[in-house]
Amino acid sequence: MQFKCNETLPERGTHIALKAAGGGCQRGDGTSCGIVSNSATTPGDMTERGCTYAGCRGVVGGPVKDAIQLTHGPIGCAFFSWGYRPHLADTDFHMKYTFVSDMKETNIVFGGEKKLLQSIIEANREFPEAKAVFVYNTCATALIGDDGRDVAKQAEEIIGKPVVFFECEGFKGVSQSMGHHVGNETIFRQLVGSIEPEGDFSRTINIVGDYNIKNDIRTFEYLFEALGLKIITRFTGNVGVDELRIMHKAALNVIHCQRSATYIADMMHDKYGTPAINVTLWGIKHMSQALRDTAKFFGLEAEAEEIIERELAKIQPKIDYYRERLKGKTVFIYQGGPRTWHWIELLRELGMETMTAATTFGHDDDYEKIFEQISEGAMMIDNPNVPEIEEILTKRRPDLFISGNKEKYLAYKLGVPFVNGHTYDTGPYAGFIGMVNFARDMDKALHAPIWGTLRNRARPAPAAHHSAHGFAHGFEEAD
Ligand code: CFM
Repeated sequence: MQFKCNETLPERGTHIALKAAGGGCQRGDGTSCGIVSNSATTPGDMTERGCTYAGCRGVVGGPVKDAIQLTHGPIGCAFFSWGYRPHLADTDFHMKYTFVSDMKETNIVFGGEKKLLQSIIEANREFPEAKAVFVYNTCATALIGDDGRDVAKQAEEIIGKPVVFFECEGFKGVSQSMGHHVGNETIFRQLVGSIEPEGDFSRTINIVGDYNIKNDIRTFEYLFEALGLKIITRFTGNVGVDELRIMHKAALNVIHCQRSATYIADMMHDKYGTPAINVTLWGIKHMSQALRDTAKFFGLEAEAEEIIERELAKIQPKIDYYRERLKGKTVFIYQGGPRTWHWIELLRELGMETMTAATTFGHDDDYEKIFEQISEGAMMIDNPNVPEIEEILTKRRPDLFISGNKEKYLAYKLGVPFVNGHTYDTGPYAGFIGMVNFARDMDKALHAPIWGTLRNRARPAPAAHHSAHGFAHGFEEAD
């Protein structure tokens, strides 16, 4: 099975597979093994992937609310990594400001180290309340060989607070996924364990791999707290630098996004022996399981059952209402990574079926989880390009497309109901109460009156007929 748009890109066959009858895997290149993932994009392929800097600055480091977020590079790198992801916190310093060393041509010729040092000192002077300076390297400054690590060390002595240098130059790795890895390693190496607080940490957890997109934490933190647990550190939604520094004190790491943040949990396990559990905080079954697994670790099973029962009673009538309206619909989910597999079960709980599942930068373990959960006849695709997405929407005709802002207008132009799964339409979507929001947004998208209007009244634009004023007649009503 191949897409027509890929006739000139035969390599794409290895990134596409169908779940055949009997559960076998049928790959686009005719073989039967799993699809190829986390590999370099073929030249000429219109990928939607981001770079390593985007994964580090935009995803892992960027949400830290009281650090100066400083890009060492051309100003455009700072602009395009700022303000596009609603990783909210209880303050907005990290959302409001971005900093950049603003490398110009002469700096590229003569080196930018002095300018970087100046930028750090100046930013810190303007915002002395910041707890640290995070410096992100870019392609340009890496290629000219600026020693940002050394500058960070010098700056640290001058300003007297941590200056964390991320070696996340854009060209490293094949996607933003490498940036997550660099972000995890750098924060672990430079911050975690640098403060040793006293106290009893026996009933504490870290929530690892949640970024508080549109206030997701409001949907699940109170549930863990109701168990009697204290959340020490969030990695990295709504987190402060000092909380990252004491992250090693928690008794358990609860890992939500298992693409962008398992690295730090693994390193904590190796160095501090911190145990970890993998959870999904979306959907009824998964959220309940997350509470049960966390509770089991602390011997709080009875409390967990009580909380789950109480919370489900609150949402069940609403879920039943939406299930009636959503059941039987088919969905194409395309997210960056694990959200795609996190949501297959949630959609089933609402009576919907995932017929196509794709990720931008998933690894083999993500695709194994997707493949396990999709039904026979469903398709999975790695790093889909824009013409492929168009072909899926027009040929496979899902009832609903759950994706991100990059695909939103394509979906609308092709008349496919759409929900924004990355930054949420009106979110938050996690936890029990978030699932009601998610279901409501899907219902709104699917049953918006515009679809009926389009079906009944829209006409395709005629090829070459223009009115006297030069406007095409295509969208006028012909009576
Ligand atoms: Fe993890 Fe994320 Fe995701 Fe991700 Fe992202 Fe995101 Fe995502 Mo957009 S950290 S891998 S790099 S769950 S920004 S909050 S929604 S692509 S599937």
